[in-house]
Amino acid sequence: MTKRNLFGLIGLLVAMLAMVAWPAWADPMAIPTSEPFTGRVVIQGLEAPWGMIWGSEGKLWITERQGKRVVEVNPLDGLKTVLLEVPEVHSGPQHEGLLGLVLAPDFDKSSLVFLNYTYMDGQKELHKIVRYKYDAKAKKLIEPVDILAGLPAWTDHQGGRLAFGPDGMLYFSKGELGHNQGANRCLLNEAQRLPTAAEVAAKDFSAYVGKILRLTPDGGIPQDNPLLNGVRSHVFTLGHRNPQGLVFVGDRLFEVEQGPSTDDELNIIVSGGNYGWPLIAGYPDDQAYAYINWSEVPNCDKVPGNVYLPADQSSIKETSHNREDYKEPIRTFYTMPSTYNFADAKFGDLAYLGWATIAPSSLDYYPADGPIELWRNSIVISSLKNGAIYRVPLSADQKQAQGDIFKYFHTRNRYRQVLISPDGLAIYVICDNAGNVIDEKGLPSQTMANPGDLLVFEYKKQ
Ligand SMILES: [Ca+2]
Ligand SMILES: [Ca+2]
Repeated sequence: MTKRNLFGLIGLLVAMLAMVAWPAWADPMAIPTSEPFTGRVVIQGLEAPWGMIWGSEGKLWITERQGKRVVEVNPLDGLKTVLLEVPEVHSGPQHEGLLGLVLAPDFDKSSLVFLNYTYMDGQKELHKIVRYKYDAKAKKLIEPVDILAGLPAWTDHQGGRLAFGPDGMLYFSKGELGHNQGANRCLLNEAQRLPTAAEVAAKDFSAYVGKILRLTPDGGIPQDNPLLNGVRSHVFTLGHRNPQGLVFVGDRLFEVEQGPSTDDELNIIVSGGNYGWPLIAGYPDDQAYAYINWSEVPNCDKVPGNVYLPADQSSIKETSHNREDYKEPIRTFYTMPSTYNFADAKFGDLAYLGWATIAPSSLDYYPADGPIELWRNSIVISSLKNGAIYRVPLSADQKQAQGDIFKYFHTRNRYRQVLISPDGLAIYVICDNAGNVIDEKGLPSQTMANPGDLLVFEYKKQ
């Protein structure tokens, strides 16, 4: 056992103790659990791991956002092999770099793998989806083909998750680049803007921000994509903020996205749906959020303020948008009242750590016939700012979330992605190298317990 292995175990034990006295300000609806899991470190020190899938022959394939690599890890012994290095990747401190990956549904025959990353075209930062072929003999990803390049990119809210549907189409989550908030406050948020026919013809993808895209495996526009404003494009749904989780359960596509100071969302994605952002956060209930279009505020960059709370009459109430195509989330994390204290002094400059959001970074599905009885038919979600996994049971018809939310494996780490093992007995988690997180005592921390590590939480049958 390495030193870090031990640290991982201690972290888990501390997390379990902390569950008893969880502070009231966080997770107002999540129930801590103490099921028989043990945690250990599989491999240490990846360079900003971001995407993780089950690759070939029972191995994990992991992208390194800043390392610009795809690595294979044997989950049994932690043996690591580099499958691919992509020098063209343009990385940054938080959102840019080599992001999600997915195998083709016919991978066993075609050996095709898809991944996405940000890159520079001259002075312009862009985002692309690239297809590779896996050479099993050489253990390398080879023959890259850009299937969709020239997508918008920025330093914030990139999205970046890929998933194949049972319809054989490739789904891709694209964030809204963080426009209209923070340092990007004066840039127009275009999550509601749809591409025009002229833009589609010119391959101008600037309106693809804040959208879920649906592509043919060669990057084309599927003929049955929705007509939106009379135009068919790669756009499948609109009105997303920072969607970082996509998973199919049967033919139903589940998605998680990060909300502003309230209302992270679990959504079911349906063709042509408008998921509301930035007009609506969570439900159209006028609680703790109203849209202010900062790009229209004169001298925007000199006006103090933020996007999170209704500041004055220039904000637009959620209930004023009467949109027929609006889709509500099936669950939020969490919907807070306008009276909630969003500036708790305890968190100093990191006030957002005190908000009742979880910063969801991925999701996976625990099957209805899995060996852990309590977990059956649940969505599991990784949290960045709370360093935990959240389990959301689904209804039998899988059309809605049902009952309580359960919280697991809290350590002083930002969980970037969660992935369930094929046998349903192990929960794998990759961790950010740096950032802000709530520690096991409920206090803000910038020191990660397991920077860049791959952890596993194994269920002990009783
Ligand atoms: Ca929404
Ligand atoms: Ca709302």
